[in-house]
Amino acid sequence: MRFSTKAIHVGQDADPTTGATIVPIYQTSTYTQEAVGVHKGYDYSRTVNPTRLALEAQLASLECGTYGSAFASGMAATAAVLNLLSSGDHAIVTDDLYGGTYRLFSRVLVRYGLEFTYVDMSDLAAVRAAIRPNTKLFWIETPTNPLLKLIDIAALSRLRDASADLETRAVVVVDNTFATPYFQQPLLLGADIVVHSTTKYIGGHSDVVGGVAITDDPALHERIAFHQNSVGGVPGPQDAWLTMRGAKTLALRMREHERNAMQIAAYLESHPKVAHVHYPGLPSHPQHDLAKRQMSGFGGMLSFTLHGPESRALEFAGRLRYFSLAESLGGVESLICHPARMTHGSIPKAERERRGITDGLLRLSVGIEDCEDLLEDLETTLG
Ligand code: P1T
Repeated sequence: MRFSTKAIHVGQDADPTTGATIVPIYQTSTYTQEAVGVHKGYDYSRTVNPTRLALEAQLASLECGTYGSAFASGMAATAAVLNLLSSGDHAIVTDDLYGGTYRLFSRVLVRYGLEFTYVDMSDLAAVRAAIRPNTKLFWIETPTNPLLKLIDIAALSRLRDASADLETRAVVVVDNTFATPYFQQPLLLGADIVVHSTTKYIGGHSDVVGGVAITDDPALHERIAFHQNSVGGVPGPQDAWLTMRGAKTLALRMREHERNAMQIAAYLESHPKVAHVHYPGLPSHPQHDLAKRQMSGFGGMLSFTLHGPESRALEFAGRLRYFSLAESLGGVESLICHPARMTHGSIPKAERERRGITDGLLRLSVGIEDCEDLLEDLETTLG
């Protein structure tokens, strides 16, 4: 079965009770049992809900995985995966990543005795140097948020397999939110777990918050599902249903996002007021070759810096007509954000600057409006 057929059919057979073609929103917290312990496989909706199960099957199939666990947000999915670690364990983390993930690792999970080392993981020698005997997890985003750096998933997985320094096999986790399974399938490249903020491209319409963790390893799935039930960060059935509806058109939307992003990246790169554009689809991107190898398309996210002081970037961000000044990404409408003050504000300034998230950096989530309108908007505002 191919991508869009999976998106529209997997987990979505006609409802066994009524024949409803579309999976119903099972808005129930509990299920009536015939006798104690005698039921149809559903006992309580934190543990299991038919609408959520349909979403989990749909998203797992898109990632070419076997098992999906849906959560109330991308952060809840991330926290559940980090629950695989125990006090004293070490994780190597890409140094460019969503500010909220950094905050969870550096302000919450360190209090439970987990250790994190942030490394530019596009440099595999630096990754190797950071490995310790107690390294249990590699956490990457690729492309990264907000600098669109790439990490070679297959090479990282091989490095992990070959590492004699590890006491046990560490898991490779890929936050695939920016690329989406339409353009990149990390499990096929050797990763163990894929995480998404489904709030973004998978939901696709900026109307629902959610997350998912997907794997093809039954033992890892069992542990993630155990935490999903024990900690309880699950999505309600309405949110699961909305996310599933959005995901049906993921392929259509991603093709348009990419087409528009490619044109806008090329336009910005040629503009004299623009200092630098980060977009993996541009031949000038330092990892363009890896992007072509690892991804089947370059996605809808880009970031860039304008010449001049921060005030120019802030003024520009507030004056656009079709790019709403907002956090988040991946919806049909275009958004602009100022990472240093918005999505990555939880990273201390010195650390941000060291990582390249300067005060002049702006990030675009290119929507699927008519590209001519988006280009005119940029042209008029840049002046
Ligand atoms: O917002 P939530 O659904 O909890 O997902 C968190 C998250 C995880 N991973 C990546 C790569 C993300 O970009 C995010 C959320 N990011 C934004 C809100 C943003 O504007 O970058």
